[in-house]
Amino acid sequence: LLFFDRPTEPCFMQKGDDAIFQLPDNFYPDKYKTVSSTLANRFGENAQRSIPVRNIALPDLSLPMELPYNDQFSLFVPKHRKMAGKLIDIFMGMRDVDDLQSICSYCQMRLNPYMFNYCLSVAILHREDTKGLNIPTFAETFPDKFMDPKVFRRAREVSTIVPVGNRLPLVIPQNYTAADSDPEQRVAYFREDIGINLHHWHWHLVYPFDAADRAIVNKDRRGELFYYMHQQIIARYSAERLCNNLGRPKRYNDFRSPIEEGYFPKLDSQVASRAWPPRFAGSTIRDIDRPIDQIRSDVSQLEIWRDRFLQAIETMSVTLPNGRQMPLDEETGIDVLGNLMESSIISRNRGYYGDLHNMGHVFISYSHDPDHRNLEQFGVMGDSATAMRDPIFYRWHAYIDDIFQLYKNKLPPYPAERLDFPGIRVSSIGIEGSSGANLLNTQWEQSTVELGRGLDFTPRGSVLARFTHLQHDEFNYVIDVNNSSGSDMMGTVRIFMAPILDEGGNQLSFDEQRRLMIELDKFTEALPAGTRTIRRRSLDSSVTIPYERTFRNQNTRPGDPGSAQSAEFDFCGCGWPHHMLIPKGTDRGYPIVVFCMISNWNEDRVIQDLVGSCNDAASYCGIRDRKYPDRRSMGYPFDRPTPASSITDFMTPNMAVQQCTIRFTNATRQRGQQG
Ligand code: CUO
Repeated sequence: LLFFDRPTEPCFMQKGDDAIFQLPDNFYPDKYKTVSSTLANRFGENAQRSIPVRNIALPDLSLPMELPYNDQFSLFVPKHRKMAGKLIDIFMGMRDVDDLQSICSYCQMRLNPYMFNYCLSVAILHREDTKGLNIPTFAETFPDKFMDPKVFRRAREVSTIVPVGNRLPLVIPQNYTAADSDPEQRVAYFREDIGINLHHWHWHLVYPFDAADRAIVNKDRRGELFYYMHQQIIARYSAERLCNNLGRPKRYNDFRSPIEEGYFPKLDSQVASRAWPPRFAGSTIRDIDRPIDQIRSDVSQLEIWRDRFLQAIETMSVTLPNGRQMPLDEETGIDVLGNLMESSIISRNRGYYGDLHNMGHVFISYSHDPDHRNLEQFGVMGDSATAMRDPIFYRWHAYIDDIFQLYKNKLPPYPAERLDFPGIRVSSIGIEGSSGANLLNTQWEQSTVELGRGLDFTPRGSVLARFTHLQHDEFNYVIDVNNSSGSDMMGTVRIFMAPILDEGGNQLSFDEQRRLMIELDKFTEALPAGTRTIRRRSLDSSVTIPYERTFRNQNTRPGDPGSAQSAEFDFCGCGWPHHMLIPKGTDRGYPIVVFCMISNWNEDRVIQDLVGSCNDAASYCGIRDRKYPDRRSMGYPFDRPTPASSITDFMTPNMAVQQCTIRFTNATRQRGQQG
């Protein structure tokens, strides 16, 4: 874990609070050879712990070495993916933790730090002997991917001048990437939220595209989860836009016309010592020819792949490499499509359906320098830790989602018997909020994140940064249920929320509304015969992880599921940040509908042992080493078209709705104060 500390400081310097690595002579990079005999003494002085590094036979590292040390690294770039795949295999193949430590200390001083961090994270996540380790949050290791670089200059100043203990948190301004006159700026708090970007990075860490060990990639319903998690991002972002008087994201489906929105990220890569390139408003993606990245691809390639997807959906079958057709069925079709689309090594036919989603990221992220003539690297769309900052992310994923919806539209609507739960009636759902029934409150909140671990070549010690994010008051769902079946039952409670009005202030059609349904929670509940009231805390959501887990900072209490004391681990870093559970609302009160359904657990359940697994954000992240804990299609019951013309028309007796209001107060509280 010490390798996650100060990523570009060589590991013979002090790591963590008190440790140094004792390297074999031949491990020192050539550039330090002349001084290597003095290094151990110089940096070992204050160390409490000296960790001997085994002199192992080094594997062939030539492929991952091809990525220059201070370049950007992107999972979406096929060549980078291959290099990372190779490095993951090397890390996974080490006999034991000591050997892993040896190879890491060798690699840490030589390989690209972003790639090293990613591959080591994947390996720690998947090796039996490292599974319990709690990797520090990515925002601490590489804070440069998440915040205004101005903070780093100030942080260096503070860490050099002010003793630990006297340091005040540095304040990161809100809304620093564009002026208020840009309408898109109204949702910058969502796009640039640190927790949201961390979630997205974690998700792609847990679901890598490439590795020689297929098991790392081939997780239960992975393709379907790719579809669903990103569909939910679009639904959430759409609601957020509606709250801010913006239209739903326009899908980016015409690759030949300019992209209206520009984006100027104002991020610096501390590793690459370069600013992330911007994209000017009105840019058009162009054919890419970048020998350095081994990418040569034409825009028409995207169109060919797209047409093949449309063809597959039209005929409800995909073409396999041997020419045969494989039907897309009701049960697994979406999973097959998701894997083809993303795409990963478990795509059924990568040769034919290509790499549509990933290459969309690549084309957009190189639109400013498609032939490398300006020696620029990719823009934020090229990195899963930064992609969600850019408005185009949502337009691209809205389009990807549209393709999945074309498939869903081919499926028959759920007949009433696949929705109803005979004997169970949900008579009401309500919200018990901090200021009354069916009223949700939001405001700004300030929290801190640790920068000290990511400040290379500065004196040690904690430096905190304070940033502002959206927050809601916690609340309870109150659900009244009647079980008239005469016997005890088990149910799955499914709670969603959706806007009621469109951007013009008119009622949304049910078909539009169902696509905007945001999952809030899903849990199993005993339903004894008779009547009962279920009370469920918003904090227990199956979609979110607690604030402490997203940031894992000093606010973490011992025994918290994300704390260092816990045996839980990095998988647990995946989860929608809890502070973003509820859309912002408006100061006058934004109307939404809250929906609850209780389905028959006997038909939903997946029998498996969940002890010790990280399972409290399963809705968007699945469960580590387990099956997705719900047999139904993801997004059920709203994932399919329906002839119902309104939500009431759609409902069976085991469902209830309640109109609620989200009220935003333009005030800022400190973390810990409850509104
Ligand atoms: Cu998560 Cu496009 O897959 O960013």
